Amino acid sequence: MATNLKNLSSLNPAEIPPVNGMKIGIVVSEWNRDVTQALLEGATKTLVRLGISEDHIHVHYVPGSFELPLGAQFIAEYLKPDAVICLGCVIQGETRHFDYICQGVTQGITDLNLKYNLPFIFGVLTTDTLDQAKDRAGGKHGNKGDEAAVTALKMAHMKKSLK
Ligand code: DLZ
Repeated sequence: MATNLKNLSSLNPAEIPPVNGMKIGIVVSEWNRDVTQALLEGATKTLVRLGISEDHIHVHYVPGSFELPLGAQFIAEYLKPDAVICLGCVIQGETRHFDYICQGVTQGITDLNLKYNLPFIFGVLTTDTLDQAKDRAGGKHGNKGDEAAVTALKMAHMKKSLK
């Protein structure tokens, strides 16, 4: 996670492998939209900074984090990207809904990675409070969207280099 111990937001572009021609899908949850928009901004800015052209970044929205795996699967099926970044924010409430959503989205994204042999990146904040989420979406602990973008490029490059 984006913490002050490991914060990829300040990563040096020289440390990123070549990204020529890569196409990246991004699926974004509309729930907690202020936070997920900040994650999206971080991810897209980082992708562009590291050499992905804007017309190779495909952004699509789903209603909530629970829908991220299916949205990501649609992108993988129909757009054939090199990686899909999943961005969401689940905040603990008074009920156990939090646990079920977190479990569903985590398992769903894990399954997609293995089913498609394609990087599906887990850019989902799971926090106790809105402030904790904001701290990790462009706040004092960096931006998890930046980290997700870097991870997508590293994994996409790994796949290309082994083929
Ligand atoms: C229903 C719900 C709740 C209570 N909380 C969140 C949340 O904190 N973050 C999030 O991304 N989505 C939440 N949702 C919506 C679910 O993800 C999902 O969209 C609905 O349960 C419909 O399947």
